[in-house]
Amino acid sequence: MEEDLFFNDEKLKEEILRLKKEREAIILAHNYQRPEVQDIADYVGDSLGLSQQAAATEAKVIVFCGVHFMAETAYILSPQKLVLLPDLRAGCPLADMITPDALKKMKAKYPGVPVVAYVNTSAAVKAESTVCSTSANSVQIIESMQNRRVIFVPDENLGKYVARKTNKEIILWKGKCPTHHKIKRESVLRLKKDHPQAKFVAHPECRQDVLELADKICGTSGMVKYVKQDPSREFIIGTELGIIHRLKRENPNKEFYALEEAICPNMKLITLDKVYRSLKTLTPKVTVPEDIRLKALNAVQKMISIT
Ligand code: CIZ
Repeated sequence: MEEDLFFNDEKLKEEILRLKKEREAIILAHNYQRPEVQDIADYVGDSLGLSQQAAATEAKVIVFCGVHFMAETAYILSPQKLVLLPDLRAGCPLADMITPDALKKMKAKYPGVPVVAYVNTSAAVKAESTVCSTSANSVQIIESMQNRRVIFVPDENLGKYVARKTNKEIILWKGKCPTHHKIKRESVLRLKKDHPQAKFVAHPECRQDVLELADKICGTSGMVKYVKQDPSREFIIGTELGIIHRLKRENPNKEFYALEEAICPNMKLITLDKVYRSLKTLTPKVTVPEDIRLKALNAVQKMISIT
């Protein structure tokens, strides 16, 4: 598309807004997206919040600025809408660490044990699971299970964190979010030394030796609430650094310090230019085969009804 080359950023944003109206579309952006993508979005949030927006909107087209499993979750909840992911390469390495076949084998090893699948899983893995969970509600979901033993996939760090909070016996999968697992204790200690008044807020996908340093452990929606309500003026943010744009915008009088290693290259694949192209061509689409969608929907709806 040659003409794209002539756009400056302002013109590009205008064109996105014009096309959005023409297509009757909504733009949803994850908390980890680039600042300019967050700024053009109708709603910025975590994967569950975004999917709920996708289900509630009257828009016909959803441009999902996030990673593949999130766009799939939006489609699972709203199959009648056209769900677009501006770059199909935006995957999630954590979600890719478990396949439906591997999960089937694990279930065969532990017959009758329910499976809680973190939302960072493919639709096909959700379809093999009893219920889904997010970083915000994993403890509550696992506690709500009747069984004493529960399989939790795929994030081992989050699973261990949850295990410390419940009396359940949790059978873990050895998946890791490379972005959170990369956050080093020494980096946090260095920032704490430079900013002794700052509170450290950490995502439960971080390693345990990092979580030990935290004043608060929560998912991104929890972080947004926590930094707003807490009287502290400085925060070290232990999650993907894209969220800092939103935190600064919503709390202009507070300071936020990023862990520079916490950057997710997949989240950064979505650019304004790709959002524009996606709206213009109504591609690339994300869909899920209907039999898998219905089973995955069951696991997602069970989570929604519990929480
Ligand atoms: O569920 C999400 O959106 C992810 C991946 C992280 C979080 O804590 O919000």
